[in-house]
Amino acid sequence: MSTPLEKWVQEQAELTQPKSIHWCDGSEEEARWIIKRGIEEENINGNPVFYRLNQDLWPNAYLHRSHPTDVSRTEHLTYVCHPDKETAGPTNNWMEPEKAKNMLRQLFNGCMKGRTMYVLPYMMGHPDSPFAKACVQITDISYVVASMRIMTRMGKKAIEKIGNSNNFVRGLHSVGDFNPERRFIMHFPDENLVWSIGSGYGGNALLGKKCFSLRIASYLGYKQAWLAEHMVIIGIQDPQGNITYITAAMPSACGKTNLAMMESGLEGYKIWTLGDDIAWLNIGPDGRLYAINPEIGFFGVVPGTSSKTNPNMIKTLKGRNFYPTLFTNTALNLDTNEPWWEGYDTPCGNNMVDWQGKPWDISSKTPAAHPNSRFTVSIYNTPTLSKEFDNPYGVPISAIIFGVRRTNCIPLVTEAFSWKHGVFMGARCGSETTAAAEQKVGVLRRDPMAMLPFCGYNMADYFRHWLLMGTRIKNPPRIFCVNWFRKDENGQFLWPGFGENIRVLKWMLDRISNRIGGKETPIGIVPMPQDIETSGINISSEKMEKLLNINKQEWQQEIKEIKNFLDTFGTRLPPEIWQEYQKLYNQLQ
Ligand code: GTP
Ligand code: SPV
Ligand code: MN
Repeated sequence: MSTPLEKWVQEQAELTQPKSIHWCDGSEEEARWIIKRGIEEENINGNPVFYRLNQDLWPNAYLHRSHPTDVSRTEHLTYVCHPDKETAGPTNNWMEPEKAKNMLRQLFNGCMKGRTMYVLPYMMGHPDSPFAKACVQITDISYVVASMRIMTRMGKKAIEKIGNSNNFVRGLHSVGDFNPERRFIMHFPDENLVWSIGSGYGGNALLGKKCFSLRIASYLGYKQAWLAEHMVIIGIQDPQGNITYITAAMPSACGKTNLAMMESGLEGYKIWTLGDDIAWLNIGPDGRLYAINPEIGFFGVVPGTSSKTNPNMIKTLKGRNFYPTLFTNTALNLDTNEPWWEGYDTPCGNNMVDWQGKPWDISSKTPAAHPNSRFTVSIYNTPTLSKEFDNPYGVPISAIIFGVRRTNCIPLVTEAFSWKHGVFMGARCGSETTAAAEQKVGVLRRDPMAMLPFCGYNMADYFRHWLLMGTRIKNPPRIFCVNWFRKDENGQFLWPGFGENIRVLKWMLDRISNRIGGKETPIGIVPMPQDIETSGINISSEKMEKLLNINKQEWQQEIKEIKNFLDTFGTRLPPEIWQEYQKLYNQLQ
């Protein structure tokens, strides 16, 4: 008798017709074999899936070049297939589940002919965690196997957890023919099921990540009284040695990984890393909010990563590691066989190829590394890893940050007056788009709680769920909004950012422990300019004023856009959100 898992795999094999099936055990030996297959046997567009990099300078590191049309998440091809459109809400693409399946079945039909089908059993969350979920992904490319092994706890533990039950999250993935016309990422939340075809890229293809741990998990959280969020988890150690745990939501490519691994610019303060992209938040036995990171790796933005901006990530990438390190779509120095990217420590070499393998030099008009080039690396390699990382119950959260990328309007930091006001603050967030998704870059769009592309159900219900969570939590975390990206008239960042962001976190700690006051404004509490520690950085009081300024004119425009966005939810939007909107509106007049 076969188990439900074996039966499901068999059915997927009948549909996709692979040459062979390989069940992955997550072992080191298998990881070496997978990389070797990627180098020698599999190809994308006629090119190998992996290139071995200089192993002396970058131990266990490999370069992957994706299909040139497959370099970022494709939000317009991503669907949340609830039985009814209203449950998906106005911010998601929706298709009727049976219609979606019929359409995709045709694309999956025979798509693995001549290829190996890999079966990946994995856990999201520590296997001993009451919040962890057992999952299985099927894929047909070594890149996804190698990546999933870095990002998730892959192997026999998951199979043991599933046993003879039907209780596992299913993901079916094939790169298909990489044609964007035949690319779809389809979610079936009622079945804990994801079907993805036509892309090998991160969020489209590593189905445990955005597809399950955010889109489907957010809907599970809605039904089961927890939250799945696009958030960093960190511990902030103060000079007395106390550690305060916080989470921070920021849109894609807006600073999460950098915040998660920050090398503090203030003496006595230190950041401990627990997660850089996804947090699952549950109410603990003591009534407080606890966070776990369901992942065990980083899939991080490469450009701009250097010993200056993120020294801990450079150490992580260069370290000796039980897991391989993958670089996707960086440039390559042919003389040294090293990866290279814009913003790295050293200037480019004389003999370079760009992310597509084409000759490149400093006079080229296009970037050498793709703006959304990525590294995939184990979190266990990071020097700042928190000792609580594998704690199955997670860490208690004292503050939640919503971060945005805004050239103007939004101050460096604001504190919400209350949980309810904080939910509105998160809901009204807008941010300028980045290269993390296929879209025009630098366009302002509303991105509530940094979850616009990742909330698996109607965001009006999501806001209601957030409001409700605040009433269930004892001592709900304080809520803050930050913007590291405000610019001056010359287009220069006003704030030094990166390691100096600790100065803003310090203000938050001082607020949490009631050590410091603040200035009440229409949008929330902002620091007095002198309350942000600026010793040791060169920042004038004039700059500080600009960073904290609330410009009435800009806010008139902002509030219009907020209203337009909230209107799209119609009568489903919780009245509390409108009340907070009205308060803000009145105060700005
Ligand atoms: P995803 O992995 O897409 O979810 O992105 P992320 O939120 O983890 O973003 P990440 O930390 O990788 O940062 C993205 C880009 O923002 C990089 O190019 C960074 O160099 C830049 N960045 C991060 N933090 C700061 C900061 O404090 N100031 C400035 N000016 N840039 C920053
Ligand atoms: C993001 O876009 O927010 C990422 C990268 O973290 S991806 O895994 O592709 O979603
Ligand atoms: Mn992300």
